[in-house]
Amino acid sequence: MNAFEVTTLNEFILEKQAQFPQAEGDLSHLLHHVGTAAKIVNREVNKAGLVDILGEMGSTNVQGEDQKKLDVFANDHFINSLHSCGEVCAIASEENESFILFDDDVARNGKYVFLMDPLDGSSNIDVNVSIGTIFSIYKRKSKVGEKATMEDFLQPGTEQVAAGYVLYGSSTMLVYTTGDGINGFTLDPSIGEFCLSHKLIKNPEDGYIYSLNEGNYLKFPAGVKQYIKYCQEKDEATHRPYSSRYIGSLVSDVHRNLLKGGIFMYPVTESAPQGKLRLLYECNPIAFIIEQAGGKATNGTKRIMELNPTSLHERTPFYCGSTNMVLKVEEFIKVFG
Ligand code: P6P
Repeated sequence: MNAFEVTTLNEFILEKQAQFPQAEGDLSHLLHHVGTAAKIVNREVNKAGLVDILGEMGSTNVQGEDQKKLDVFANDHFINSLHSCGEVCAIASEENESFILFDDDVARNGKYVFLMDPLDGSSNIDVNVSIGTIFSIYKRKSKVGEKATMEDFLQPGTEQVAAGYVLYGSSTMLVYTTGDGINGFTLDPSIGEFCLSHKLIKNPEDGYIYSLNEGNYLKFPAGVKQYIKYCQEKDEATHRPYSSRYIGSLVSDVHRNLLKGGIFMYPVTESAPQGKLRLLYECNPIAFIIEQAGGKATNGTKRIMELNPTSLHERTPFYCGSTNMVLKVEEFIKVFG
């Protein structure tokens, strides 16, 4: 691709908007601000080793997890940036116990609510392993002009109008969907723009990579243990044994399996009886993306996006990736529990 063929994120957003004559540009404006905020967080992530932004804040978040300085920076920056864009009336974040209400004349007229894990996998920051931002956007249920309510956030994933992630890796990518396929944009530092690099990503329906923390093996449900053994058995016809790949950073593991084919699993364990990953701002947005690419995302028995949330930070078991792999682990769970 020569320099004249590049499509920037903002050009892409406007081209997409033009396909919907009734669109007023609010979502486009919001997505533009997400891209800008991601570039600024990326700048800080990339120099984290050089300035005093590594390490612990000495505080913990609502999950009881040690907050990293970059965690707090990313959270604060996305909140401030999305407040200033005027399209969002409130934000829910992994880092905050309740949602952040934007109670001013402009933001109260915002049509959307925004949910995010501002810097997922942050325990990997200090060891220079890829991390990510995950976001999910809904149309508010409460009346425009009034204060946002918890009902705006407790919507099933099928109601998402947009979802995406930023992967701060060997290159920085923004991958998102508004419900008509998913596209990936790679940040070109030389021009400071996210440029379309992965058009209409399709997830292979078969894959040969399985991803989960096998250190929890003894605590997994019987069906998951049986599936792991299935992955490890030799069978040339089905390309087994599969490869085990686990980075421990959700966006990185999901992105690899999205492109190459594979399954990511975070089952229930004794220490995480509901699973570890959060439904609203980790599993639902990833599920939207995976399904838009042709993959599947369930809790082992039910489609993730059809789960009805009852609280902001609720957790769920999570199985996502290549359709035939998710169907296979569901078979084992159905038979063995
Ligand atoms: P474990 C990171 O803390 C995270 O939330 C996800 O990014 C990742 O997939 C998961 O937890 C890793 O959890 O228990 O395997 O370390």
